[in-house]
Amino acid sequence: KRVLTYGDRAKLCSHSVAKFLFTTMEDKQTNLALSADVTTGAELLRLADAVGPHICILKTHIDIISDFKPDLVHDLSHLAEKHGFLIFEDRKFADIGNTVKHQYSSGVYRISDWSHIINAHALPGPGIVQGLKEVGLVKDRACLLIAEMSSKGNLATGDYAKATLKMAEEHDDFVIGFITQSKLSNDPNWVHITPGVKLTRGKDSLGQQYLTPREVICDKECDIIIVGRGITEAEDSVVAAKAFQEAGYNAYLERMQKT
Ligand code: UP6
Repeated sequence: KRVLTYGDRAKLCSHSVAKFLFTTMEDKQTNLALSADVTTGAELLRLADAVGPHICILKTHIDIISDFKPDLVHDLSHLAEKHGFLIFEDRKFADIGNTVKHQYSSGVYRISDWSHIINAHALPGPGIVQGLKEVGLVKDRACLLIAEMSSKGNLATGDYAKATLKMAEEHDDFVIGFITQSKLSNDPNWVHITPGVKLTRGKDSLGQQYLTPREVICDKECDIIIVGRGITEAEDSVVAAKAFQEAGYNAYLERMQKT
């Protein structure tokens, strides 16, 4: 049986964001998501413009930007169009449906206005997805559920990931996939996205654990690598992004051969 390419999967998916994502991955030959964890607007825009040609997703933590102004997300949206990447605000919603609805649409950041993809913990139960969906669906936004985390000692173990998959299946008009450390389902519609990636295995001093692009894409059969400090702390972020793009894409090509 032939393994489906990103392009094949673009044709299969019904959600427009997932379709755009797989199409972009095929066209730009990249399964790299940049975690742009910088703390000023200028740095974020500089990084997005420089690394934009090499990524399918730019992941933000908008609440670590010290000089946030609404102009920033406006400019970021322009760069997303210019380079053809999706914006993913890594907000990790984790409250009851009614609260997350407000957190998603309002406040200082108005996340639903500019972020194509958001994510949520499954911990509070399906009400969190229902709440987010009330805001996101009308704007054609997509959600990822956090099934497995990269950090040492995290409590998302045992049947937690299975229950998360089930919750996603019940909301597949809004949930397009998972933040995870391993593949949860063979259904080609789901996007499996994995943080905790560097060119060599390792950890940081606060419990983060790193796998390599090859382990994530080829061995664990996930679809997208999320790389933060491997790029942002490199001497040259563009050179580093190219290296991760190549490592991630070669691992995908190797997996295609595997069957
Ligand atoms: N992230 C993880 N692990 C998870 C979920 N999310 O590391 O299980 C996020 C972090 C950070 C990025 O919030 O933004 O992915 C990883 O950054 P790093 O590559 O610099 O470690």
